[in-house]
Amino acid sequence: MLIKRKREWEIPERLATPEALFLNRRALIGGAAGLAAGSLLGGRTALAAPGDASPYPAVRNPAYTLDRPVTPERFSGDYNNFYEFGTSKTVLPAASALKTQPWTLKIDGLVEKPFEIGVDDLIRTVGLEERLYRHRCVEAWSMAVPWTGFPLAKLVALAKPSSGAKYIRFETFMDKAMAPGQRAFYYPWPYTEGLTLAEAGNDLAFVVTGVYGKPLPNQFGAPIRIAVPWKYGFKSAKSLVKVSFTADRPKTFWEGLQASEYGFWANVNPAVPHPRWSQATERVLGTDQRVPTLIYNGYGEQVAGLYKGLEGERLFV
Ligand SMILES: Nc1nc2c(c(=O)[nH]1)N[C@H]1C(S)=C(S)[C@@H](COP(=O)(O)O)O[C@H]1N2
Ligand SMILES: [Mo]
Repeated sequence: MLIKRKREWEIPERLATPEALFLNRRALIGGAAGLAAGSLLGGRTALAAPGDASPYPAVRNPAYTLDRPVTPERFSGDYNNFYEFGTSKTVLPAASALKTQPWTLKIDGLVEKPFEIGVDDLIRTVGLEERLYRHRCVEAWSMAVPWTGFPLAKLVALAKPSSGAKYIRFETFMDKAMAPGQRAFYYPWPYTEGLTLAEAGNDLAFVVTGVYGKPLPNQFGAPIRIAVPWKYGFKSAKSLVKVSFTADRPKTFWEGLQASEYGFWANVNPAVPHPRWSQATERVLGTDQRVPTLIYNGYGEQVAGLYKGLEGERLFV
């Protein structure tokens, strides 16, 4: 008889943020005596203990659901691409050197008035929500993660780009002392990425400050990164220090290295192979499964319209 054993990674979505339970317990143990039993039963509202201003975990936006289980953190959190800390997937130990407090984000270029804002202030200004997103690396592995953050459109609105702005450029920190990978001179540091303003305004484009119901662990790109789930993972730049609005298409880190393999658009498409491997399927982190890759990573309904009239471009490389 065939018995379907539930594998450990097949955790239900509602358990994707076990820290929520932990925090609730901590609130109890911490003697949050003033909390009425009723409010504890209310789940997340119980987190609003006096003096506790943490925005995590944020309320999940139910509009963003998955067709697969959330990848447990022990897999996604120890298999990262973060070249600033080395080219292996095991950057977790090296990334502990990343100092994320204080952290300021600079907004400049074609905007009404350039400004700087601390990440904590930014979070207080825009508020946070949780979304379940798929992530598809160009190397043909994938994961599903509960990001916490806010729509990139909110940052664009704060920045007030002028009419000449057509693109948005993201820049990662530069600090060779902290990030040994940046001592490798053949990479075009700092890491940069870019989107059109139309892409940045799409609902799915997300600024990320947390994952698994808590602030981003360093190796995920703390304290602030982006998530562009319909594009290959390298478009989702980590540990941002600057967001610039430009008239011209920004040159990206990976284009600088190898434009024929890692272009500006980099939309996920199983039918367009990477010059050195197929993109038809993907290995799901934490499992022994390969699953078919979906056009626009399954987000075609929301984003395909962005590319009308751009058919002459290399949209999928
Ligand atoms: N600054 C910076 N951002 C980066 C990268 C990087 O090396 N440096 N790697 C990219 C790639 S290739 C992927 S797949 C994702 C990986 O994100 P994760 O480690 O959170 O899974 O980050 C992207 N953003
Ligand atoms: Mo990637």
